[in-house]
Amino acid sequence: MAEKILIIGACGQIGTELTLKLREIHGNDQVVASDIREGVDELMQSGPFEILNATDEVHIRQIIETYNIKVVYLMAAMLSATAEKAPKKAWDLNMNSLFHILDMAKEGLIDKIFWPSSIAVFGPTTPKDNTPQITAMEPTTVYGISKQTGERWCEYYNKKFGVDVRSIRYPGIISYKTLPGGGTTDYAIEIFHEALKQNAYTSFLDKDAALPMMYMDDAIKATVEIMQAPAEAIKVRSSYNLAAISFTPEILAANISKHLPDFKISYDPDFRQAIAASWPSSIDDSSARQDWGWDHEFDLDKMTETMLKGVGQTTEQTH
Ligand code: AKB
Repeated sequence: MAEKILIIGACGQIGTELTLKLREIHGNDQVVASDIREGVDELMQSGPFEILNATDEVHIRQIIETYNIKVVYLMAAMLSATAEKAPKKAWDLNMNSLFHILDMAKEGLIDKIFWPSSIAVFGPTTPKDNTPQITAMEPTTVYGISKQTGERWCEYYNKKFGVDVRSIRYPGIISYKTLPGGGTTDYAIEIFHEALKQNAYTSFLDKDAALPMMYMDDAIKATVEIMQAPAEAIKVRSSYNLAAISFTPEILAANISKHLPDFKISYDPDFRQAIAASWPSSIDDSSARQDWGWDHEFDLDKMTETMLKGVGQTTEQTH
C-alpha cells in the first residue's frame, strides 16, 4: 500500500500547491492536509484536512497515528519579515515543529521528512554571486538563524540516527493561487497584483536589489523530485541550494512593461531592504543538479507571462 502523507502548514503559499500536486500524484485520500486555519476551497474539498498547530506535539502524534502517516512535509514557518516582528514566537514555531517531527522519525513512527530551508541561511559575509553550496553562513535575521540551525539539526539526525530528512533552500517563490505570508521576496508577487489593478507599484526594495527567485511550478517539481529520489542519491542532508532565475525590481518592472506599456514603478525601501541586502543575488545549485537531476523550466519571460495571466484570471473571478 502507498505511504500516507501529512502536510503541516498546508494552507500557506507553497503548502497549498504542494498538497494539490501530491493529491494528484498519490490520490486524494492518501494526503492529509493540516494547518492552524482553513485554506482555499480547492484544498479543503479535495481530501482530508485537520486543524493543527505545528508546535502541538501531542496533536501531531495523534494525527500521525490515526491516519498511519509515514511521510511528513513540514511547511509551517514564520517567514523573514514577520519573524523580525515576533522573534521568540518565530523561533518557537520554526524550531519546535522541526524537533517534534525529527524525534518522531528517530522513534520510527515516520519514515521520511521534507523540511524547507531558505536562501535566508546566508548573510552579509556570504559570497553574493553564484553562492556556493558550502560557504560562509552568518544569517542576520531570526528566520535565517532558525533555518540555518534547522539545517544543522537535520544533518545531525540523519548522520546520528539515520533519519531520512530531505531539504531545499528555497529562493523567493512566485505564484498567484495563494498569497505569500510575510517574506522579503513578496514584492515580486505584489507587483503583479498592483500592475493589473492600477498600472503602478511602489516597491519596498531598492531598484537594484537582486534576489534569487523561482516560479511555483518549479518549486513544487523540485520538492516532489527530491522526495522521489533514492535515499543514496541525497548526499546533502543539511539542505540543497536551488536556483532558477535572479532579477531586481527594476528588471522585473521592465519585463512587466513589455505587456503593460503604461506600468510605472517607484521605490520606497523599508526594513526589508536590509534583509534583501544580506542575501545572495544568485545561487550555484550544481549539487542538486548532479545528485538528483534538478532542472528548472520557468525563465523570467515565462514566469512573467504566467503570472499576468494567472493573477488576471483570479482577479476577474473575485469581482
Ligand atoms: C522570505 O522572503 O522570507 C521567503 C524566503 C526567501 O525564504 N520567501
